Amino acid sequence: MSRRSYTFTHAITRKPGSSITDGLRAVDTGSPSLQIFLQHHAEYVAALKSTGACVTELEAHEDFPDSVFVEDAALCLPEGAIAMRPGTPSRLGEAAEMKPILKEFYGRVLSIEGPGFIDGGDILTTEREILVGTSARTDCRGIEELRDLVKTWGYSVREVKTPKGVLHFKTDCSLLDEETILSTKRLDASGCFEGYRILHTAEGEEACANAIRFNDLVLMPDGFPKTAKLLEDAGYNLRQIGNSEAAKLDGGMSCLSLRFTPSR
Ligand code: CIR
Repeated sequence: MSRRSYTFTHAITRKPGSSITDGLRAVDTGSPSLQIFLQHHAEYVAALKSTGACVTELEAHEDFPDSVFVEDAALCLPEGAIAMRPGTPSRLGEAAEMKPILKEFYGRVLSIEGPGFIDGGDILTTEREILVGTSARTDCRGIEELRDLVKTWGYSVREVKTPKGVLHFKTDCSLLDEETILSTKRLDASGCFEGYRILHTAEGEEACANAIRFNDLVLMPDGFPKTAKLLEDAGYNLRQIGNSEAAKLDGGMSCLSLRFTPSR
């Protein structure tokens, strides 16, 4: 069944707030500048809008330093939205904050109730299945609960592994079209993409694997010329977006939006 897993009528984003300086990070590479982050974020939102999508831009939520990374709070499918259960204490409340917003678009919004955990960044929805990586934020029980919820909508969920030391499954991969995935070599080496067409990020450019296909555009972080050329040569309509400040908090292109086409 074709679900058009990269075409969307809507997106939700949230502006970064001054509390981003308290955002989580695996390695401290310096404090993010709110001013630069806001510029990059505006570029990102403009790119989404340029495809004709309707973008709901939420104001910053200072109580949640990482809430600019809205993707982790929910999974949006055409059939319904599911509030996630983020696997780190400072982000747990973000899912409840997102629920009423999703209800503006979906008749019913489900939730992962626990005891398991699952972050949206660990979920890659393709045309044929939903791949979910276990990680420091997502465990088997969270995946099991998601599997039960989406079964009735006809989705199969496949549990895979996020490489050790990588924050989220999608830190290392993105869907480019019905059959093509951009992946780091380290993730592809796990064998999780058998049957898909894979394009590898260039050597030393693993940090740009978190891209997004959004309608006719592929958005990727700027500063990765070899991978950019690879994608352009493969025929993708590429838009490179500044990501230096989000990257200091381990964020990339997918984390900054929820993308969906609600069928109500
Ligand atoms: C975190 O550690 O949760 C944030 N600093 C970064 C979240 C990035 N989100 C994503 O990859 N989906």
